Amino acid sequence: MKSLSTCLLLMLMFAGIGDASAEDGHRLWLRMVSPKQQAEIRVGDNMIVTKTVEIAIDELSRFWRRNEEIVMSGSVTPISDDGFRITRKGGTITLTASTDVGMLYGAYELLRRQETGQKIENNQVVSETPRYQFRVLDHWDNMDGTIERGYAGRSVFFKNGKVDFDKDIIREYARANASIGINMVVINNVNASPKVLDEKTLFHIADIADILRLYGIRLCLSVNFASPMSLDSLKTADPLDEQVRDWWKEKVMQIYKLIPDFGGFLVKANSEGQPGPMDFGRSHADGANMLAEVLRPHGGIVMWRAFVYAQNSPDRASQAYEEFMPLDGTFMNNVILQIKNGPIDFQPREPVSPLFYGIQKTRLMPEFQITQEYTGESIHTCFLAPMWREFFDEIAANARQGSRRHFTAVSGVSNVGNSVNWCGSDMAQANWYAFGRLAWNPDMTSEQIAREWLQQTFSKADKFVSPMTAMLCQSHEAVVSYMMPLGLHHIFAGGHHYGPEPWCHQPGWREDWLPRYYHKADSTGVGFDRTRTGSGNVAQYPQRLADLYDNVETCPEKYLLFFHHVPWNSVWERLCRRYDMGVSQAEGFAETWRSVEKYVDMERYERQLKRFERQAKDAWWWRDACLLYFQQFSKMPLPQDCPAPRHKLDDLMRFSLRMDNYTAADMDKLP
Ligand code: BDP
Repeated sequence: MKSLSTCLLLMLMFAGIGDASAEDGHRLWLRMVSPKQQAEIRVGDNMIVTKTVEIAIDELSRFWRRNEEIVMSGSVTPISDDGFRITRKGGTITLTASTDVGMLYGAYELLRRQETGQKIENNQVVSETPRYQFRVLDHWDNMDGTIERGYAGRSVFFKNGKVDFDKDIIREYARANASIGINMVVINNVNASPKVLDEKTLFHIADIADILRLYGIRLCLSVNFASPMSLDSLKTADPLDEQVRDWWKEKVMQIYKLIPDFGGFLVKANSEGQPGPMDFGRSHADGANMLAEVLRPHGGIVMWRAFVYAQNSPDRASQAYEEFMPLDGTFMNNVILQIKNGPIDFQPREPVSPLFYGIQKTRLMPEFQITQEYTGESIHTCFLAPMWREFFDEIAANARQGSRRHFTAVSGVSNVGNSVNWCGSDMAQANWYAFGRLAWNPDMTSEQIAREWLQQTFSKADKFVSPMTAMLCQSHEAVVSYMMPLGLHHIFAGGHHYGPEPWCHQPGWREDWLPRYYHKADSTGVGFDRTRTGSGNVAQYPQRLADLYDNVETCPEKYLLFFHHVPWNSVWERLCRRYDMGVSQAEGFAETWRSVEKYVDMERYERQLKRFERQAKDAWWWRDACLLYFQQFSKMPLPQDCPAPRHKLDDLMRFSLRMDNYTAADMDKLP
C-alpha cells in the first residue's frame, strides 16, 4: 500500500471547488469544511488509480474530519453497477468498489454520513448499489443559451448559438451530480436544434464530455429526427431509406471518435410539431430502431419519448397508450421508452401513466420534471420527493410481477441554470438532490431525503431540521391543494404555466392547450369523465385499478376530478376546503421560516423569506381565481367558515403575466 495524500495536494485542478463565496447558495449541499490536518488515505495495491479515483481520494483527504484512516481497496469479488461497500474495524474504514466510479460514490457516501452525523459502527457493513442503471438528467437548454421552462438563468453549456461553457462551472456541476449518483446527462432541449449535430459543435461538446467523464457521467444529446435533411440537405429523413441510415451511421461514428463513452440519443418525435418517422409513413419503432442499430455497436442507447398527443382528440390522457401499446415488443433492446410519470404532462398531481402497467416487452424509463414548470417555478417551495415517491409506490403496488425489471433507467428534467445558486432558489436545490437520491434508491423516504439535504445545506440543529423537514414534506400536497386539488389538472394560464386561468380562452389555440378542455366545469358539475362510459381512459389500467378508478365511490379522492365529472353538490364544499387548506399551509411556510431564522445566514434567510411571502400571496390568487370562476357554475356560496375572497374575479381575469419573461414587479401588480 502507498500513501497518496501528499501528492494529491498537487491536484490544484480541483482547488477551487468548495471555496466559493459565503452564502450565495453556490455550494449547494456540498458545504464541507476542511479540517486543519488532512486525513490519511491509503490506496490498496489492487486498485488502479484513475483520474476518477484521484478525485475520490482528493475529496476524502480534503474533507474527512474523523480520526479513522481510510483504506480504498479494489474488490476481489465484483460489486455490481458502480456500487461500493464500506466497513469499519477499529480505527480503519475500508471502502471497497469494483469500479473507479463506485469508489467515487463511496467517497461521497462517507462524506454524506459525516455531514449528517450517521456514524459507521465497528464491524458495520454499508453496502450500496444503485437501483437504476442509468440515472439521467435532461437539460432543456437551447443553443442560443435560453432554457425551455428554465427558471434559473441561462444555459451552462450554450450561448449565442454555440457551445460556450466555463470549465470550473462544469466541473462543479459534474461533482454535484456525482455526489448524488447521477451518471448520464442530456445537455440540450428535446425540442432539438439539428445544429447540435454539426461537426464543429460536436467538437466542442466533446470538451464538456471530457470533464463529465472524470465524474463518471456520460454525455447524451437530444436529436432532431430531420437532422439529415437540415444539416446535409438529404431529401428525406425516412428511417428505412438507405441514405438516411448511412447518414446516421456516419454521424454516430463521428460522435464516438470524439466522445468514446457517448451515452446515446434522446428523441422527441412526432410530438408538438417535432419531426419524426410518422412524417414518412413509418412507426415510432422504425425510427427508434434505426437509431438504436447504429448506436448499438458503440454501446449507446436511444431514449425515445412517449409524450405524444394528436390535435383534437377526445382524451389526451389516452393517446400515448393508444400509440405505443401496439408497438410493444418491436423495439430493439437498446431502446428505452421514456414516459412522463403521468399521462398528461407533469401536472402537480396525476395518476401514473397506464403505459407503465401496459408495456411488457420494452424497456421503460420514467421522466420526472425537476424544473417546476407546473409547480410554481423557482418561486414556490414544492419539494417533489413525495410526488416521485407516490409514483414509485403505485408502480410497486400495482405492476405485474417482474415488470419492474423493465425500469433500467430514470430521468428528470433539470432545474439547473447559470444563476449563482444553480436552481434559481435555495429550496429548489432540494429537488435536484432528491432526484439523484431517489434514482439511486427509490426506497428512501421523503423525510430521509429532506433531512439529509437540510443538514448538509443549512444546519444540523434539530430545531431547524425537524420543522423544515415537516414543511418540505408537506409542500407538494400544499401546492396541489391551492392549485389543483381533487384531481383537477392543467388549469394554468396559457404560455407560462405559473398562475391560474381556468377561464383561459385563446382564439386559434388547440383545445387541449386550454384549461376548459380539462376541468369541464358547467352547470352540472366539474371534472373530466374518463370512466368506461366517458372517454374510456380507465380501461387502459390493469383491471383492479380500472375498477377502482371507474367507480366514483372508490376512486381515490386525489384523482376524483381526473376520472369523474362530479355534480357540484357533492364536490363544492370539499373543493373550497381543499383550496383553503392549501392557502393556510402556504401561509404557514413563511411562519416556519421565521421561526428558524437564527439557524440560517442572513443572505439566504432574506432571499427565501421573500419567496415564501410571494408563495402565500399566489396561493390566495389561485384559490380565489379558481373558486370564484367555478362558483359561476356551481352557484353555491362558500361554506360559512371559509374566509371571504381577497380578490374580485373580474380583476383577476384582467390580470395577466407576459409569457416567460415576467418579473417580480409584474407579479406585484396582482390586484
Ligand atoms: C411541456 C412543456 C414544453 C415541452 C414539453 C415536452 O410545456 O415546453 O417541450 O412538455 O416535454 O410540459 O416535450
